[in-house]
Amino acid sequence: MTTRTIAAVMMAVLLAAPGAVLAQAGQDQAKPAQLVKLSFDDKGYVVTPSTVTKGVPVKMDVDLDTVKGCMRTVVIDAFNVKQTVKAGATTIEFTPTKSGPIQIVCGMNMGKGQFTVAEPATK
Ligand SMILES: [Cu+2]
Repeated sequence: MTTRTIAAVMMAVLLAAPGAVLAQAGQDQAKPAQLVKLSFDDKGYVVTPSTVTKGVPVKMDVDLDTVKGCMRTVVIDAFNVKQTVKAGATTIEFTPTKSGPIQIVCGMNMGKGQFTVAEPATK
């Protein structure tokens, strides 16, 4: 192998590396997510649909028309979520890591609601 060939191989490796990283980042974004909506009625928080699957990332879009004031600080202790939403930033993302009934409260522990995490279907 000549020095020139070795140099060419090294160039190829250097050029390929950033592309590989980009491809991986793209794959992460393509991960399937469960889309749910968070609203608020006279009883408290409402998650629609009310059941999600364990282990699959959730994207929760908060309806600012019904979720107002301090209720916009959304706390889901079970999954270490504490996030204040506002216009232009209404999505809360988390991955449910355990199943069962999950509580949602506001930052002051006033408004309450619940949704269900189900075990993934067995095939
Ligand atoms: Cu509150």
